[in-house]
Amino acid sequence: MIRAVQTTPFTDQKPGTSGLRKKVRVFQQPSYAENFIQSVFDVIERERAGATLVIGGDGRFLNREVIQIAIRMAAAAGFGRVVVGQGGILSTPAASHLIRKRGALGGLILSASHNPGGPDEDFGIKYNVSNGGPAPESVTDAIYARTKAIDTWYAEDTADIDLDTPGAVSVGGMTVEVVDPVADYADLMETLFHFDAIRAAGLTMAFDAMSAVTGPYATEILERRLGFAPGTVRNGTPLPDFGGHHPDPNLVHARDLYETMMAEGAPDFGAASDGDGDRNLIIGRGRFVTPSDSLAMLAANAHLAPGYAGGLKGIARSMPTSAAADRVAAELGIPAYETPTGWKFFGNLLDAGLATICGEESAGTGSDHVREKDGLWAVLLWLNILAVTGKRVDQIARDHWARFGRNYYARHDYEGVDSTAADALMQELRGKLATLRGKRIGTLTIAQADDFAYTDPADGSTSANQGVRIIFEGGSRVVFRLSGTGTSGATLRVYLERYEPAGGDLDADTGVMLADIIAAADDIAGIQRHTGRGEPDVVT
Ligand code: G16
Repeated sequence: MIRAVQTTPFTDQKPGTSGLRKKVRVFQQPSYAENFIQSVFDVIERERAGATLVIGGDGRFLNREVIQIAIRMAAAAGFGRVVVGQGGILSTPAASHLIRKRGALGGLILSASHNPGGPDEDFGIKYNVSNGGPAPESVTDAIYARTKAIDTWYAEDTADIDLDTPGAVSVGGMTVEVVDPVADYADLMETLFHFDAIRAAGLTMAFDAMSAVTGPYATEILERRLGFAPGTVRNGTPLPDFGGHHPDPNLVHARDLYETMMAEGAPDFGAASDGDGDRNLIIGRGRFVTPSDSLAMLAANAHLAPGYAGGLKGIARSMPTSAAADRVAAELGIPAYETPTGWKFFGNLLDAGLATICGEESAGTGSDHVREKDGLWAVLLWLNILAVTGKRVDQIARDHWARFGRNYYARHDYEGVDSTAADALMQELRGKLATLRGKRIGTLTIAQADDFAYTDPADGSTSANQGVRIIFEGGSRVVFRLSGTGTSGATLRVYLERYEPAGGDLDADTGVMLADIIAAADDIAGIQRHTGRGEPDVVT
């Protein structure tokens, strides 16, 4: 029997960079999750009857409860089948793959990604469409509009299903299939990479799953299928609160891995992934690789993996990501695309066959094998390259810079800034863009200042106000934008980049190389004046 429950709209259900992310306590309000899920279902009302829906999450606190709610609501909405990961687990890339493989109409992915989990931390719901990728802005805008008008949600009146036993059950006439979350994804990886070569190379590695969703995937692929020693995967059991840590694979939150890789006797290769398995951190013995460089190095060497032996169609990066990948594209004679922040902008390029590899400075890299960024994919492509070339990460990096030059790069995050102060900073900056051209700051001269706007080459849709770019003569750059994934206050992101050509100073300290630009950033935006902060909270 279907239950119709009267509700009133919440005013704060606007999806951000990647779905709706809020504190768990916000999601625990009566009807909060239901309103959002019903709004998604209302937007796809015409297509949903009899369709397949994939549901899974990163195992964080509230994951199971919201999955049960979503299943009851999917049954009431007339879906024919729900495919759900055993234990409610699906990494974001595995969910993307499952949507594509099953020809699903879409999927609900429950995650707040790299944000911490637990009763006082974060939760999130994201809707992905039939190509396996995050819903484009036209769809998220429609969902938001619906959340502001919703008055009823519907659910099949039935008990929770057993999420831990694989197999199929019926819920109000809809089939719910509980599937192994790992097997299909691991099989896909075997088609893309030289597993035999990796096995034969005798590499050693450390992988930090950060007590998040990649644990079971990494254990199956790295330890079982590729034969890395037991214990290679650390923190491999997904925990609802990620062991009290931020499952964010950067140099702050994956400090233990960094220290392992910088120490005497470090393994050949170190990597980590985030809460939902789509981000990656790459550290070779004694060598950290920035995400922007990793994208460029993977693109330059991708032909060494069977999945990409035919070459790349194009390379796409988000605007704040360094231009290192553009140099690779130029040398390969393929197009380079610059999109706004957010993986959803890559979907059209991949669907249209314009790009093969995409990446972002925020530790995301992926390809056209799914429509999400994919942490383990990046790790496996690196392993494939190391195995086939016989080189180690440090050598790959040095060879790359010697050939293409080096884009020194850092991101400074000012977290938990008062939202009004952050908005005032951005507004003041936008207000003076027209006056900045030609201005000299120390040794730097501003060549261009604008607010990034994007026109999608596939469907012509436009997105404005995607981040303020200040480009200096010579190609150095600072970008300012506010994060769209935080759940309290504002996070100001300042992206800093300086290009050093081949033959120049390629192995200098990044902070030293960026010092002028860091000073100019404060001069231009008044970071300290607006936020009261003298130093960023996180430097990546
Ligand atoms: C999400 C998006 C990414 C984006 C990142 C950072 O990642 O999928 O495309 O680059 O947020 O966004 P922001 O700078 O707005 O915080 P994830 O891993 O959180 O899903």
